[in-house]
Amino acid sequence: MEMNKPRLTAFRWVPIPFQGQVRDLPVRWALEEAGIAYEERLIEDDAHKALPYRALNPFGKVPVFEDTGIVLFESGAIVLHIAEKHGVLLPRDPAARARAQSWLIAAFNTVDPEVMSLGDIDHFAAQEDWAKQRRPQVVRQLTDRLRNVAAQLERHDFLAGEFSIADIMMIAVLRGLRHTSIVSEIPFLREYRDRCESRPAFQRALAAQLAPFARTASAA
Ligand SMILES: N[C@@H](CCC(=O)N[C@@H](CS)C(=O)NCC(=O)O)C(=O)O
Repeated sequence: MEMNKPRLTAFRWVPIPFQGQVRDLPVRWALEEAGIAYEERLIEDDAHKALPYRALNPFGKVPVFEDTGIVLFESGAIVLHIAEKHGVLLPRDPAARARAQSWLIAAFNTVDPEVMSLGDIDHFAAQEDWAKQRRPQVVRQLTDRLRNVAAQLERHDFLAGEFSIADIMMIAVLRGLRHTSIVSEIPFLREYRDRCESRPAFQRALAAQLAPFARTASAA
């Protein structure tokens, strides 16, 4: 039996718009779904930019996941590791499993870039002329992609049929749109988001991410 708990590195505090959408959330969620206890290491200030931390995550970002001799960065790689190591959160059937992995990568590679573009505009450049000009086109492209995701959800409750790490990552990515009504305006996507976010494991993961932010705010 394994004695050491895996360790997740996350932030002690982030600005309010990003609370509830930091990328340790999908990792916590996968661990909660799988019933795996973990330790957390919270970093503060600019410790993630310093050289020792970059040995763990070359980009100086969270999350990092340490699991008996393995050090992982990138939330997608981490949830894949959890799914494969523990035999959870991926369909057993090889075709369905491959499909789930396509959706996992699609969350990162097809949906997230558009979500990030909009986030950059809305959080960091809202008053700039270039941002005002570009925003409608970004919203259009993003909405098109999201309609493609929603089309899949007309026939299935979850992206790969059964709930999987693809859903965990897609929802984590979609949380970058919480400051807009874009997801709520697409009925199948709204219902999917609500179905996923009402899972008790999601609620526990979200509470775990938010807890240190609240402690830090009340100590300030
Ligand atoms: N693709 C990465 C993204 C990691 C990432 O961007 N993390 C952000 C928080 S969500 C971060 O650490 N930002 C701090 C910084 O860039 O200084 C993943 O999914 O793990």
